[in-house]
Amino acid sequence: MKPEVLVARAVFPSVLVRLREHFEVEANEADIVWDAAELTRRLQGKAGAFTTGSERIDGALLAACPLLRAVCNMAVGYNNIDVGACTERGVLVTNTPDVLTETTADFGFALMMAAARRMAESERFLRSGAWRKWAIDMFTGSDVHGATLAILGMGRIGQAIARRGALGFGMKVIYHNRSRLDAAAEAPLNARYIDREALFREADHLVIVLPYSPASHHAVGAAELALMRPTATLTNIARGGVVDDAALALALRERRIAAAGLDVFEGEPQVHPDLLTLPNVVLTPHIASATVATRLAMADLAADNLIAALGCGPHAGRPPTPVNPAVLAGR
Ligand code: 8YV
Repeated sequence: MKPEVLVARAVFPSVLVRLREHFEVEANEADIVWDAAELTRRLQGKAGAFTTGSERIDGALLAACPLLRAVCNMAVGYNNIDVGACTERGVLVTNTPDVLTETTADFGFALMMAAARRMAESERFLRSGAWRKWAIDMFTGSDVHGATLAILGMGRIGQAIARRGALGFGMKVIYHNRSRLDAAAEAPLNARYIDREALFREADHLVIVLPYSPASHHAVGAAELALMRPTATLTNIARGGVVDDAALALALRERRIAAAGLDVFEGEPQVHPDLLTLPNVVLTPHIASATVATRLAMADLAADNLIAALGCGPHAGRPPTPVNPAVLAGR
């Protein structure tokens, strides 16, 4: 008898083929976002779950799914999962780091540039038929090259964005992070570690790449926005909730900062209604990792994790990217 697993959202057929070599797979090919009750019902009898950021795995769900042994998230972030509750119940959690770093950094940089150079706003203007003549100040934005790139959260993706800025665009990189990078990582980027307040004050272009946790909830709110320059931009590719979207909308409306680029939102797929009415914000639907190659690599890594976590395949018992490896030690 093969173990039973649930694939909670639609994935590439090749990934389902791989999983079916080892498991009885229930797949969600219709790609319906199940609510907690439906997800719990579908997980009955399942030893493993292939999840995305859309599925919430908490203590109540775990209590109702006692056979569950592995939750393999197709995302580097795992704030949708109560890792503590999983560890307590011996449920392994895995994520998909590294494979999305460069793609996500490309997108973060593009979003920052789009905000700084007013690309979405000017495109809407052109499409509306309002373009009648060239004008000296038409959609003048702020330079990216040579400007100060401020990064909040200097993990793998933050460093990849810093590389683009420093090495491709001659930007001065400043950053704030829980811990400072070692000198060997800072040197090639000429990156300067700076305290939190100074980061907001000195930023020409602030890019937020901080994982979400209760500690980072509204890490950027009214007080932080008040420190920023009126010419500055803010880009969030981290998670909704790291930025206070209501406070941001107000700062953008009052032109206390120049522009923003947002790929993630509090309560997404809902978007704060004020943001939708503002011209000076570029809004994208959580697509920073969305290239075909990267989504395939993420899905394959999540599948590798699930296969190994449930004791199958060449790496049985040794999933490549565990979040709570203590669970493995206890098995
Ligand atoms: C995913 C992400 O698209 O990896 C992450 O943490 O936010 C995105 O790459 C999304 O979470 C899908 O699971």
